[in-house]
Amino acid sequence: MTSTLTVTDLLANEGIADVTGLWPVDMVEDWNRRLDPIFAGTDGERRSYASADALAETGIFAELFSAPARQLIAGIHPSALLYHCHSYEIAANQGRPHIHRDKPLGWHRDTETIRSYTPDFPSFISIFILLSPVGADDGAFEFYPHRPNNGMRAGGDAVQLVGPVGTAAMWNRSYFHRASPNRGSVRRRVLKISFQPAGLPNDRIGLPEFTDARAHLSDPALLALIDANRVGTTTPLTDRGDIPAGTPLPPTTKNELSRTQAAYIRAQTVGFRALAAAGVV
Ligand SMILES: O=C(O)CCC(=O)C(=O)O
Ligand SMILES: [Fe+2]
Repeated sequence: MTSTLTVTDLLANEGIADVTGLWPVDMVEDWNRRLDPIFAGTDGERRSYASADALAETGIFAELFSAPARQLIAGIHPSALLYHCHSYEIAANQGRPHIHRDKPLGWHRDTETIRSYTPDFPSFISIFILLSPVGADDGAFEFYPHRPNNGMRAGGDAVQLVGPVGTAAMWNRSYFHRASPNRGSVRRRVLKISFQPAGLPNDRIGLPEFTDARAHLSDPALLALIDANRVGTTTPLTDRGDIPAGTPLPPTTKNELSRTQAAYIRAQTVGFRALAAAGVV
C-alpha cells in the first residue's frame, strides 16, 4: 500500500515506513555469506557485531549505500551523516529483550534523540534490514506507531518487523520501540543504519569503526556519509533525490503493557518533556 504521504511525513506522523526491496534479496544473501566468517564463534555472546569498518572491508558498505539508497537518505536529510552502521546478532532462546530490559517490557525511546525531538520533522532515523528470517517469537523489532510525547497506551498498536531475509523498515528513533524476546532457536541477525542531519551533535561518527572504514572506501559519495568533519555543517550531499511517497507498515499486533507500566512510561515521558522545556536536561 502506498500512502499519499511522503516518506518524510510518514516518518514524522507514524514513525515507520516499509523499505523492503530497496536491497535485492540476492544481494542481502550475499552479504550473509561475507558476514558468516565474522560472526563465526560468537554464538555464546548475548550480542555480537560486525562494525562499520568490517562492512567497508567486505564491500557490503558500498552495496548498502547504493545510489538509490543514498538518494532516499539524502531526500529525507539533504545533509545526512551516519550515526550507526553495523550488523549485529542477538542470542537465541531468550525470555527477555536483549536491550533496555530494565524498561517496561523493553519499550524505550533512544535517549540521545529526545532532547532534539521535533514532532513535525523526523531528525533521527534508523533502518533495519533483516538478515535472518524473523517470526513473531524470533526477537522481532516492535514499534509503537504514534507520536511519543504522551507515552504509550496499554494494549495500543504495535508494528512487528517480521518476514524473510531482506525485509526492511525505516523508523523514527524518537518513537517508542523495543526488541521483543528472541525465544526462537536461531540468533537474529540484522543490519542497522542510523542517520541524522550533519548539523546535529554526533558522538559516534568519530569512533575508530568509522575512521577505519575510510581506508576501505574511495567513492566520495560514500566517504561523505561518514565524514566526521561534516558534524555541525549543513552542506547538502551530492546525491539528493526526490522524496518519494512512503509505504506504511500497518500495526499487526498490540503491546502487552499493563496499565501500570503504561502509566509509568507516561509519567516518565511527560516529566522528561517538562524538564527539557525548563532547560534542565
Ligand atoms: O534490536 C532491536 O530489535 C531493537 C534495538 C533498539 O532498540 C535500537 O536499535 O534502537
Ligand atoms: Fe532503541
